[in-house]
Amino acid sequence: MKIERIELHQFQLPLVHPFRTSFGVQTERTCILVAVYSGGLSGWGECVAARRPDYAYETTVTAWHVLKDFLAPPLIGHEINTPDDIFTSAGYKMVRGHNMAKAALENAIWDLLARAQNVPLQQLFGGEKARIEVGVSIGIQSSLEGLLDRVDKFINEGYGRIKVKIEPGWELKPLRAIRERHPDIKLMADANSAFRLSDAGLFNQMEDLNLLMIEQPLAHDDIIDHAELQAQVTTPICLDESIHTPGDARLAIKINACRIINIKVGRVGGLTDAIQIHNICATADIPVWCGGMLETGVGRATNLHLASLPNFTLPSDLSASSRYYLEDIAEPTFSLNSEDSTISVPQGPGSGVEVQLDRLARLRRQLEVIKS
Ligand code: OSB
Ligand code: MG
Repeated sequence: MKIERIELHQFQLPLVHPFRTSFGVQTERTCILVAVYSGGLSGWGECVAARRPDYAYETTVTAWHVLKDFLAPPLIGHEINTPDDIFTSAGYKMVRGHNMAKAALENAIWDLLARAQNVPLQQLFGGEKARIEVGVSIGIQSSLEGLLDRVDKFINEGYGRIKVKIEPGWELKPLRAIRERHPDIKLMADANSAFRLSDAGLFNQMEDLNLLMIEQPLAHDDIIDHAELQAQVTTPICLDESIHTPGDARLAIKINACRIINIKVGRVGGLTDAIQIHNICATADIPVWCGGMLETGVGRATNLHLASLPNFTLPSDLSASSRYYLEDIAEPTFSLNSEDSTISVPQGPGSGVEVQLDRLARLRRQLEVIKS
């Protein structure tokens, strides 16, 4: 199919609850959606870049710039019949990094290709599962009581895995309190790079809490220190921010920097490399799970299809739509199957969700149309 037209849409959605991590608090999301048109069909992808370059160096402004000026124009008129054809376009050959910008456009094209074949996206890459085991990611709270209330609320809703954000001064105490109250819940911590190797003693003190894993305890760009830490603690370390490419995954596995990898499709530049990292990990017996970036329904749908691959054996950061937004941009929205803490993979053609164009027109703050 020849790509005829690409659109970039930007809008903002308030979060139902502020989300605080070790690098700051977020109360709303600025969202970019990419739409790709061909032969009367459209495919949609979401860009997960944030307003600030904290979790990653990309921002909504850099992603918009790279999409509009470098990635999208060479694709107009380009013939694409398989996902690999994307990488023969001049933009994808040239641009280094900017994975979140690349992923939004690439995932839109995967969606378009699946819609053209009238099959669910997962069928294009052999994703098999129909239900994805999920958990909830809880930001840093202002009080221990507030945290415990939130944990109780999500457990009552049926979430079977709790992840809490930690930072220096907010680690052992909150984790111990949750563990005492819920001796059997699957529990893990995400530090978003807030600690140093010299904090190894702190992670040793967590050993008796039976944590599923500790996510990204050390610097985003320091795989070696993670290997040193993993040698000193028995709790599995999971890498998030450190893994941007299949090469990063191979390096981390080779030097035992982690025992688990969190795959975020935006962080690794799109479904193609996300699938490749999944395969590398499967071969090495490293289980993976799908990370989240507070996506709208568009990105959440992509994530659910990705997580249907067999080596996604740990609960993913994919919660019900209502946990993030009052009104989503796409339908149907996602709800939790509370009996087994899963979310079902949408089964319509492509990603299985439809962007609500009236809502988009109402909320949109910026639009760019790229065509010949
Ligand atoms: O580190 O996993 C992270 C959200 C924004 C940036 C980084 C992270 C997160 C989450 C949210 O933990 C997970 C979700 O979307 O539910
Ligand atoms: Mg993380």
